[in-house]
Amino acid sequence: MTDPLRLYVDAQFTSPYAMSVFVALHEKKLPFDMVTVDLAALEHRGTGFSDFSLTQRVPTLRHGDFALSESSAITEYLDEVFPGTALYPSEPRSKARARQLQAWLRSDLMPIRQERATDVVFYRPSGTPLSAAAQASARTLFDFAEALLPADAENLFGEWSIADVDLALMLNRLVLNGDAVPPRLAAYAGRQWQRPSVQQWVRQARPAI
Ligand SMILES: N[C@@H](CCC(=O)N[C@@H](CS)C(=O)NCC(=O)O)C(=O)O
Repeated sequence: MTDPLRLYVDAQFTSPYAMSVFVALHEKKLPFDMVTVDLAALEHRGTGFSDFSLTQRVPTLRHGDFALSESSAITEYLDEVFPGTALYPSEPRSKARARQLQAWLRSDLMPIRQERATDVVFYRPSGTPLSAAAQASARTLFDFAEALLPADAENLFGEWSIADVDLALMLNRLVLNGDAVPPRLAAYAGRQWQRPSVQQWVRQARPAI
């Protein structure tokens, strides 16, 4: 009997990082329970959560007496510890590329992340046009994705990987808002969005905001 798994996520279910870990747990078919943290009420700063979450951020995963945050560190941990669907490619260069993509999506593209917060994906679109800076970020995103996604491919690296979900979410900030996205990339993001593990997150009951 393995140690229990508990995933801490934001109360609105809008964190793209929490979504990535949630999808990973579902892909691995691991039983886990999920606890919501009210970030607006600063629950993550209070005693309780901050006692075990070193970064005081969601997602944080508890696996028995081990607690880990930073979504890509969590998904790498899950892939090393548990069998089942692989979350990362096994070939070293593809695996490195998947990690590069994850790190880049989490650290760059700030204008898109600000002007197309994930509320536009999980709640309602924004009526404000993209700024010049966000349009420039979008072009960089499209160039990266076009270079990485082989013609007629379902996934970036042959088999599905968690990087597909992260890229699809970034593209869908634009697609689902009605912003212009190259059709091939929009179609890829749409297909990735239909994955049952992704739909489980999309269909979470969200509080009104
Ligand atoms: N790089 C982190 C980012 C995590 C993150 O930014 N989480 C946000 C929610 S989307 C959070 O907990 N914000 C609360 C705060 O920073 O005070 C990851 O990949 O897990």
